[in-house]
Amino acid sequence: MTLRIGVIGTGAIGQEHIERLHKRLNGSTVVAVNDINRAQAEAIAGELTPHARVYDTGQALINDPNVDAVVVTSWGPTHEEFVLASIAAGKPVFCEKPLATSAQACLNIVNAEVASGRHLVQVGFMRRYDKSYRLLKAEIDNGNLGAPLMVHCAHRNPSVPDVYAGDMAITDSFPHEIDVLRWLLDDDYVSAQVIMPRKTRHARTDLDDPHMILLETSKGIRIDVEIFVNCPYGYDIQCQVVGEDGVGYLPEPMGVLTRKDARLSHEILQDWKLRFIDSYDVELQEWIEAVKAGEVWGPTAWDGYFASVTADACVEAKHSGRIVPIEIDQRPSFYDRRAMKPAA
Ligand code: NAI
Ligand code: ISE
Repeated sequence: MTLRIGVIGTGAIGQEHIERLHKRLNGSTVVAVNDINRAQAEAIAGELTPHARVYDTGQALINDPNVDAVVVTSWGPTHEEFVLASIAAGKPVFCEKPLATSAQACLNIVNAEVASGRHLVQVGFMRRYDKSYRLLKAEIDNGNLGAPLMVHCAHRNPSVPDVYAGDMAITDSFPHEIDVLRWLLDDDYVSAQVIMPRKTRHARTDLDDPHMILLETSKGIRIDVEIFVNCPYGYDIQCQVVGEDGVGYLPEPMGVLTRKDARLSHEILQDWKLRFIDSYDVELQEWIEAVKAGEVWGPTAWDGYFASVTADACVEAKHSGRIVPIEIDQRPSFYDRRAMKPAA
């Protein structure tokens, strides 16, 4: 059976996912698209063979019986509406991060999914599928580093578009670290603090950049994450786990080392699309197979909710200058299972 997918949002990552779901991955086809930019949706639909159908609204796409599963790649503030509508229609839905833009909106999704009694929602936290993060996790899990004590991370983008504004460093970029570090350490956060270093001259006047975010976990692990989104040299994701017996480093993306012009060098990627290209493929291929098998295993709505609560605490910490406790409700037993397929 080929999974017939409808995609809401045909912008940057929407186009990337349509290409992989329709042309490269096994077992799926994109039959339907929707975007408030109808001309863009039509252009993308017209490039597919056979052409995808273009819908006037996301809701109409979700309700079409020819759509088996939904992918939401529209702007964050629209996610709640489309994920809730997919749950109401009983359809599996893969939603790009953030699951929604407020903790309450994420909780609405959690409650709706629990009430439906089926695991329908997966959040696009693709770093859990990245080979290098999986290697680092294996090193932690097999005890080689001893108990983790501290983690030092950096999330650097060469630039950001004009729509990237306000606290999006925390609410749009940082959620990747929030999720992957929770998964890596198998631990939850208890408090957050945000420190603002000297501002870079490369940032727009209305944008704070960089940020230094400090998290504490329930086991007492201390994490520092630098979010620097006008970092001229490239897209660079760093993670170093300091354990009581050793230090584990996230492997660098593979690239050829060259000796030339009196320099020893290798390329640094410029674009997030390239850094995690394989992870998106693995993530969506596993999702297609899980949907076909009847149950999704990837990052859950609860993980999306946790990320949102953490991001909210960080925004409060930034603006108040205080250390803010991260308090979360009891996880519903519905989510008491590994959020990854046991074989993964
Ligand atoms: P984008 O701005 O390039 O595309 C978003 C598209 O959604 C636009 O074409 C816009 O017209 C459409 N849209 C907005 N409201 C809509 C509505 N009500 N109905 C239908 N379409 C609507 O943004 P981008 O970069 O593709 O980001 C989309 C989402 O994906 C965001 O939540 C972002 O955080 C996430 N993302 C995730 C990445 C990852 O690494 N996992 C990477 C980039 C983005
Ligand atoms: C973007 O939305 C993403 O999700 C990218 O993976 C991330 O690196 C970037 O900072 C975000 O703005």
